[in-house]
Amino acid sequence: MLKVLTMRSIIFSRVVTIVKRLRQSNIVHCRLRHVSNVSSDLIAPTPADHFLSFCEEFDDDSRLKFSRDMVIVDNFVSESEEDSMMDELKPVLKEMHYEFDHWDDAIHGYRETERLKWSPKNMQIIERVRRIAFPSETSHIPLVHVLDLAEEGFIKPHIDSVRFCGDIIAGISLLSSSVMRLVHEKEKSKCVDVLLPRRSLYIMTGTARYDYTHELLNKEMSIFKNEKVQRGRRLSIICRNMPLK
Ligand SMILES: O=C(O)CCC(=O)C(=O)O
Repeated sequence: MLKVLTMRSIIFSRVVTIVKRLRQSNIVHCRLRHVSNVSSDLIAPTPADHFLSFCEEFDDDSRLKFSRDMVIVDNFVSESEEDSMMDELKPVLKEMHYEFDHWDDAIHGYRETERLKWSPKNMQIIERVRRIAFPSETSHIPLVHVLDLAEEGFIKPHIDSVRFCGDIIAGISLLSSSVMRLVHEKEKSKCVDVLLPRRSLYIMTGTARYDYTHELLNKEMSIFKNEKVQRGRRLSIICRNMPLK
């Protein structure tokens, strides 16, 4: 019981930190819906695991631990911000073909690019992600990863290499909602489905970052809590920090 209370206070303080950063960023419309016991007008009174669907292997303690390390911020970007990012990316992506051929690739049906410079409006969004997801002392990977997944595309299970990426991965989902599945690398029966709503931000760290593979389910498998998720073309804008020494 004490352990659970301690975990609750850790999650509480992590969420309060994120809420503070959101407030500093003037994102009044953002809602952190995945933690229920924090009363704030920024946080809707929805259950702790609103965006997380745990399999039976999870006890209360491990649910709490996991919820701390996989945070979903709903409505992180507005519709006009989504349009603005798409307007900037469309001409770049149009020049590229979706890759479908390599069956052994980690990703099927995708095209991707990395972007350093953004329009001032879009740069503000990137900076907002960095302010909210990363502690101030973090060294960012300056290039932002843009991954365009075709409607039929999917990402196979993997853990991002520690050689190329630090302890925090933060991604905005554009154009479509989707389901990300995380499976414990050693205990394969321990898995969590995460709903990534269109225009939300996810922040993956700690146990979710290092101990679980993550994959993005294909259109047919995109079911969350027994409800079909309409998976179309999905674009993610992913910020990472530098590998840890
Ligand atoms: O598209 C995403 O949000 C995740 C991408 C991913 O898994 C990766 O680039 O390693």
